[in-house]
Amino acid sequence: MTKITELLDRLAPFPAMDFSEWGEVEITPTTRYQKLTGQFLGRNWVGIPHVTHNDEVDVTEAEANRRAWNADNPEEKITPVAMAAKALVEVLRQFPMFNASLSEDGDALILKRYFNIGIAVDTPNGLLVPVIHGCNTQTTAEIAASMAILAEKARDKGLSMAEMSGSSITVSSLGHIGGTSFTPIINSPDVAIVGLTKLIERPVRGADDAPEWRLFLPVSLSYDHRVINGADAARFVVALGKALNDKALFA
Ligand code: CAO
Repeated sequence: MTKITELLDRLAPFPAMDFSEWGEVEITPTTRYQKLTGQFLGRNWVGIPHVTHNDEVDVTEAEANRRAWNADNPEEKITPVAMAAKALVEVLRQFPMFNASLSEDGDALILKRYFNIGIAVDTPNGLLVPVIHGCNTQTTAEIAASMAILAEKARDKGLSMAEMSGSSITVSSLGHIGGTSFTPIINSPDVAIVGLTKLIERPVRGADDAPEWRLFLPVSLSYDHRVINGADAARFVVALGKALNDKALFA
C-alpha cells in the first residue's frame, strides 16, 4: 500500500527561479493578508475533495421583483448577492447537510441550526470573508445593509475574527464583473460555497415555439464530496433558483 505522503514525495519540487534571466522584473513583498489567505486556500484546495456543479437558474421574476423593490425603496437597495444570501436560508433548511461541518477526525457531521452566510469580499489587501450572522432573522434589505457595512469594513481592514467566523455556507460573487462559471474554493469548515457570475439574457422556446427572452444567473457550487453527493448538489441549485424567484424574499 502506498501512503499519500510517499506519493507527494515522488512529485517534482517547485523550482527556485531567477526570472531576471529572461528580462527586467520587479519584486514586491506579499501582504500579511495574502500570506494568510494563501495558506488557508492552499490547505482547503489540497485537503478537501472538491467537485464544482455548474448550472444557470432562471431569475427573470427575481430580477423583476428586485428592480421593483429598488424603485420603490431607493434607500434600501437590494443587490443580487443579498437576495442569494436570503434565498440560501430557505435552501439550507431543505438541505441541512449543506449547513454542516465535518468533525476534525471525520467521525461526525455537525449539523448547524443557525443560518450565517459568509460573503467573499475583494479588498486591495486580498480576499476576506465577513459573515452575516442570523440571516434567518433579517429581511433581504437588512442583509443587503449588513453586507454593505461588512464589505466596507473588510476594505478598511476593520474586521474582527468574530465577524469572519461561524459561517454556514459562503457566497463568492463575480457577477458585478463578468464570467460564466468558475471553481470557488470551499471556505472550510463550511462544506460548500456558492459562486455567482454575471446575469445573462438569452432566448428560450416559449409558447407556440416563439422565442422568449429570459434572464439567467450562472451558479457554480463547489462542495465537499465526502459530505455531499452530486445529485443533492444539482437539487440544491435548482432549489436556489426557485427560492430566488419567491416573492417572500421581499416580505
Ligand atoms: N450579474 C449582474 N450584475 C450583478 C450581479 C450579477 N450576478 N451581481 C451584482 N451585480 C450588480 C449589482 O446589481 C450592482 O449593480 P448596480 O450598481 O447597477 O445596482 C453592481 O453589480 C455592483 O454591486 P455591488 O458590488 O455593490 O454589490 P454586490 O452585492 O454585487 O457585491 C461583494 C458585493 C462584496 C460581493 C463584491 O463587492 C465583491 O467584493 N465581490 C468579489 C468577491 C470575490 O473576489 N470573489 C472571488 C473569490 S475567489 O478569488
